[in-house]
Amino acid sequence: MTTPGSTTTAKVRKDLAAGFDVAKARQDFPILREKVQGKPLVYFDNAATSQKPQVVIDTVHEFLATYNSNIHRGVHQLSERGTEAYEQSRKKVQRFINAAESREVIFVRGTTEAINLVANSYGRQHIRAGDEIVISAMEHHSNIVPWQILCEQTGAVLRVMPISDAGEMLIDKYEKLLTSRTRLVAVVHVSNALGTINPVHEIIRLARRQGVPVLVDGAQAVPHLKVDVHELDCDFYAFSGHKVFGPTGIGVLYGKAELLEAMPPYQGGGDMIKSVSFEKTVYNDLPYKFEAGTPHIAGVIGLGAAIDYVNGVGLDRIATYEHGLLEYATEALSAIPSIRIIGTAEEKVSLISFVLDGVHAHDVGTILDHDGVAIRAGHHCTMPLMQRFGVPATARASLAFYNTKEEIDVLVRAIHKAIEMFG
Ligand code: 7TS
Repeated sequence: MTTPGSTTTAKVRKDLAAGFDVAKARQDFPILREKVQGKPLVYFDNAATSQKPQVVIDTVHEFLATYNSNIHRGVHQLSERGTEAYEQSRKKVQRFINAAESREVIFVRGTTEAINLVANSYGRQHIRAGDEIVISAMEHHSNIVPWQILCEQTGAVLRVMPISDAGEMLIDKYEKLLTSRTRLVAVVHVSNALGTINPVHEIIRLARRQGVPVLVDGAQAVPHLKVDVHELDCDFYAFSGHKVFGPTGIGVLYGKAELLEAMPPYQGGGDMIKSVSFEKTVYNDLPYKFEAGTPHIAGVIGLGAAIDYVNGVGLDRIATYEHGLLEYATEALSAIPSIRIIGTAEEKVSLISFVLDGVHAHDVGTILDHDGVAIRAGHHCTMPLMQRFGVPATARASLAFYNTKEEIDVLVRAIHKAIEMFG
């Protein structure tokens, strides 16, 4: 790729002018120096999982190599250091999403577990037969199935907000779904299959008017946008560490303290108790009440390093740069005659889902892989959304701030190859 100072192109100069040096950012990610099929890796599967900067890799390594220990229980040096680093990460997350208190940050395995926690704990406590839960037509399975399980168990009913052909939530239809029976709204902030940035602020405001709590699935939002749970005034916010340049197996459930306080534990075991006898167990305070057993300590510490890293780059700069990538990619892909872009909302992150006439998404993925281009092909765990658009699957290129316009050119050339072979 082009590096500043060598063959600096006009495009790179523009990016630098925007205050973001992509060549420098790329140096932070060792995997971007890898070759795939003998070609430089073009990693466009960031919505599935993003790549890790060296500092995250080093931070996890340092923990495992020099102070690996269990937390919250040892009196020895290593355990104290581990506990300190673990709790520092909680504070980093708190500041990152602007939560009022660090005890509102619960470490879980990922977005999926965060939503299941709310469904199992808050849901079983508050939701009864005939009650309604509102989701949208563009939810990831992890924000559909936990609510369906809850509905099966309680006799509650799932209601689905429809979306437009562009892939935007229909807010007027949503307003009509909010009734005296609505007990919870659970919506995705940014769609993983369309890229749509949803008006969650408005969705929350309308629900709040009726006293209905709102859970936001932020899995695809936190790597691209500045998220402020205080400003959003959401009740729950879920995200995964591995999509925001941190390790897999770690994620966050943010919840308002008063809600979390009143909720029963999700899992029982060590660390989530104050005292246990066979007659009575007294549960621990927040956040520990929801963190039973030994947590993913290395993951939490690694997530803290990822957040420091993202803050260092700056989410504003990330969003500006990625917007340029989105515009460039949208224009380049739209010029391909047999392409249909699925998801053409006004507000989008740098993600493009598409189908090609007569070429199955999986074949597109395979041909692209031969050129070192990693995309995802399939239903993206959004089968009802695929049905909504009348397609079995899409090919999806999801870009991060370390991607470049030159890489988009490689993608376009590879798509032309796929059309020649299959189209
Ligand atoms: N919600 C959204 C919007 C997602 O995109 C994903 C994962 C999840 C929830 C679940 O996150 P997890 O970390 O608990 O698995 N999305 C994708 C994807 O688009 N491709 O692979 C995983």
